[in-house]
Amino acid sequence: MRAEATQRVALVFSLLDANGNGVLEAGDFTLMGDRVVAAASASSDGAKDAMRAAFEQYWATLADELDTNGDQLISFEEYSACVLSPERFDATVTAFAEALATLGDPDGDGYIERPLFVDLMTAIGFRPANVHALFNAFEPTPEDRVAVPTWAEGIKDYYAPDKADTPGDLLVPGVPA
Ligand SMILES: [Ca+2]
Ligand SMILES: [Ca+2]
Ligand SMILES: [Ca+2]
Repeated sequence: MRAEATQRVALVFSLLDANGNGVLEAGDFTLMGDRVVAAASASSDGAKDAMRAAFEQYWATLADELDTNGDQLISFEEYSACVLSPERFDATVTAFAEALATLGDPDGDGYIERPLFVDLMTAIGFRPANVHALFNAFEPTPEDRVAVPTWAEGIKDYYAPDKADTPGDLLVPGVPA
């Protein structure tokens, strides 16, 4: 596995472990869904419900595919196996990316503005400085907006275990916020 992919797997695991207890469990995804939805006050109830459902689906897929010992917890060792067959996560990651992108465009004009982008991404757990760097890498318009499909593709690339050299690599840990 490439170094960038290894580093991203570790970062994604730490993000998904929303309560910080060192393992993934159903409650992490409920917590993260609540945080993200709370940051999206202008979005419709339908978009919020879709976001929560996408987090639940994300957990269900991980539990099905990666909980090798069946204890309803996913250790980092278990999680690392996701890189062996990334295609099993494509549908879940796509649904997650699309729900998040929809949440980020409450007025439906196809663009997300920087403040909401920062609010949603920091609610997921990314550091603000890294989030701004990522937004800039998406080459925002003069109105400081990014096209929603650009963001959705970036999310998919980021959570795909086998990708490297993507704009999402700007979200590496260790950069002070
Ligand atoms: Ca946890
Ligand atoms: Ca387990
Ligand atoms: Ca918009």
